[in-house]
Amino acid sequence: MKPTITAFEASPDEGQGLARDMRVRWAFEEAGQPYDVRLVSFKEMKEPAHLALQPFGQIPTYEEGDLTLFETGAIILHIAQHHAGLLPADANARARAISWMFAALNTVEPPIVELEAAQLMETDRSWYAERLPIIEDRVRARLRPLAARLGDAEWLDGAFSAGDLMMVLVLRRAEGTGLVEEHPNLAAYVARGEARPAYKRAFDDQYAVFAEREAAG
Ligand code: GTB
Repeated sequence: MKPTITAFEASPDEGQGLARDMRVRWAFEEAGQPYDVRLVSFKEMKEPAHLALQPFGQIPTYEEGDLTLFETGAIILHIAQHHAGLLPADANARARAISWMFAALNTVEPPIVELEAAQLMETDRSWYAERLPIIEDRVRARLRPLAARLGDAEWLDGAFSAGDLMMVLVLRRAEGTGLVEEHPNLAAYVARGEARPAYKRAFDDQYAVFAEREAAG
């Protein structure tokens, strides 16, 4: 049965691949698996039918037969465990790749999201100018060791994995801050991720939602 995911009907990122359905789209593309997308409005996301799928009223969700999942970490792990292409076959390498998924979500993403939220919602606060460098330094404190660990390697631990997929998209959330570019190897790592044919297909499909809406006026 073909899984169905949910995505923004009108994404605030205007098709730039920053909304989190991009993670799931990319995972499906890497795994070569077809999927359907159901677009939801902000209003629908907070209504009972969607809340039954995603208790926090967010996208993306994943439905396949009688299985419903939420949280991109869980969704991508599920896809990766059922299809080749996202996790190594060797058990230890597989466990390490999963560690990188968690590192992306639990260690690197939080300060990036905090910075993004401050830049979106706090610029008019009297304390913003003082707080901004503090949050930027929290991001730097994560990017510095990440860059050191990556070094000259192509991917975080051997072949490309779901850990890289997650990390590349988390780093993309810092776009425009200049912080990733402080580490040329990290910037090149993100560019390598974006150059993957599966990434491009996922990006184009997400962009098409925005483009079709624009064309319809
Ligand atoms: N932890 C959850 C997961 O990983 O699945 C987080 C899901 C989540 O944050 N979903 C967001 C959402 O539904 C969309 S991706 N937000 C609506 C709400 O909470 O009411 C976050 C996002 C939104 C917009 C942009 N953008 O415009 O650039 C980027 C990222």
